[in-house]
Amino acid sequence: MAAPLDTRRLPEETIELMARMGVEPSRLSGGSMAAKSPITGEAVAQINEHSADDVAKIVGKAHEAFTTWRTVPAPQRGELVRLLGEELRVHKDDLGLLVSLEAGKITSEGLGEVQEMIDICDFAVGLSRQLYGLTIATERPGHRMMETWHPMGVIGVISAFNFPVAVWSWNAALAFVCGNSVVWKPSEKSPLTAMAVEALFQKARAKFGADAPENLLQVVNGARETGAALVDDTRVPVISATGSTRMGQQVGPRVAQRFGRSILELGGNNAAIVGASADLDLALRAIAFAAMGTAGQRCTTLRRLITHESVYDALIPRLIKAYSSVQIGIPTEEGTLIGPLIDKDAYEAMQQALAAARAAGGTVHGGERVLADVYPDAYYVQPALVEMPAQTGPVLEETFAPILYVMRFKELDEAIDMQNGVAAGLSSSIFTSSLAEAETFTSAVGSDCGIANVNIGPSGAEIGGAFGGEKETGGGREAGSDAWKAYMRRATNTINYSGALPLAQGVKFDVE
Ligand code: UN1
Repeated sequence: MAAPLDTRRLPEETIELMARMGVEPSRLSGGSMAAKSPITGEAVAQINEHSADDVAKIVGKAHEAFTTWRTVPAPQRGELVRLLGEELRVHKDDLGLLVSLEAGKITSEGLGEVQEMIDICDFAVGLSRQLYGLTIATERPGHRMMETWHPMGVIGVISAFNFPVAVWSWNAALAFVCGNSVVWKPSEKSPLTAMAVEALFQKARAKFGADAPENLLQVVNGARETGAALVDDTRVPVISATGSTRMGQQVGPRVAQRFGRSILELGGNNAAIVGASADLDLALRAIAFAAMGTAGQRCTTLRRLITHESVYDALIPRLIKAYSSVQIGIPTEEGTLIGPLIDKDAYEAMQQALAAARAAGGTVHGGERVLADVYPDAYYVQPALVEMPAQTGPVLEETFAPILYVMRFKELDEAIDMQNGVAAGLSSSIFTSSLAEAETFTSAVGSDCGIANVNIGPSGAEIGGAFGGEKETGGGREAGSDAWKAYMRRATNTINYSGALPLAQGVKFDVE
């Protein structure tokens, strides 16, 4: 177990942690881009920024790397990802702590994020022997029809601060076994964890040997223009972007304009329905983690609680109590459950949403800033539970902060309409002991989200399933199931071994 962070010396802690993972200290000073820690709000490193020209050169090198990597058999490519998983196991504590330092996650969630990376590496290793295509019945005698899957090229991965490394790994582990190279543009709020992962990847690559080209993974740091250069580069056939719906609304059309493929994982406005027959003890614990965990900064965070009127009074006062007694503070300190918000903008967005909720008739419990006297540049908040008379105003928007809007319902149909009545479609849950309610919720007339759970919260998905959502969440799927297909191109092959030339659909075209 790593020692807890000493908040009086975060820049030194950063250098030491990153050096242990193989990042040269010289790369952490002198650059034009400040890397901050939300724990104190201070800059902990000054790193280099990449211009649009740099990105163009980097994409060129990535394309070159792809042209050799695609010829390495897929199970061997899996071996590289296995080695990456080994490095992550060795450096789990260090990387988990760096996630806490850079994203503000509590220790167990920082470690959990690295575990999620290890899990997807394991998954991808198995997958490297299962990149299968179908063999399909053909109407022509002496022919065979089948599909083969081939690598795409350079995969551009744009990731968000809140899962600064796991979401990259869902994309990259699959992209590598599928025979692609990767250019990674992390959030400008979380460049350090990306640099550390790149260093770990280079260790794995060195162990793999010369068949893994040098530029298989490159990280580009910077703000909007850096990302835009990647998005617009025609040598990048796939862009996988995680972030806000606003970001996706820009990225999606730009990639489509050049007929690229995009995998979008955007905002969520996730709800849970608590039915009349729900186990309230279980629901309470699940709701607390889903709504307050990660300081409300998961795309899967529970934001709307749709509670049956018959259990409202048994559940909501208990929940309000849990909200007021939860431990908030330095994320790596023993017992802390809620760390800081990422920055001042996040805090202001939260306060604006709470003001709008009050204006719409909501009763706000919590939501105040705390620890401002000790950490004036950091933004710690009491999580907020807001009792709303109806699903209106800020309830319809995703605010990336710990706000849970609570509402009542009478009939399941009404609850499902409320669950589906927002623009995003990522994750959803129902708490119920009724088989009929659970089945209805997960059926075609139930939740319209990419994830629909029963008796667990909407967050904390495992990597084995496909992850992503519908509507304004963008439609992309990452991680498990058959999400790998998005990183490959499909070829349909028809092979004639008959010596004759029968045409499909009975067409005749005989020439002498
Ligand atoms: C995200 O917030 O972008 O299901 C990803 C979850 C995590 C991943 C969240 N496994 O909450």
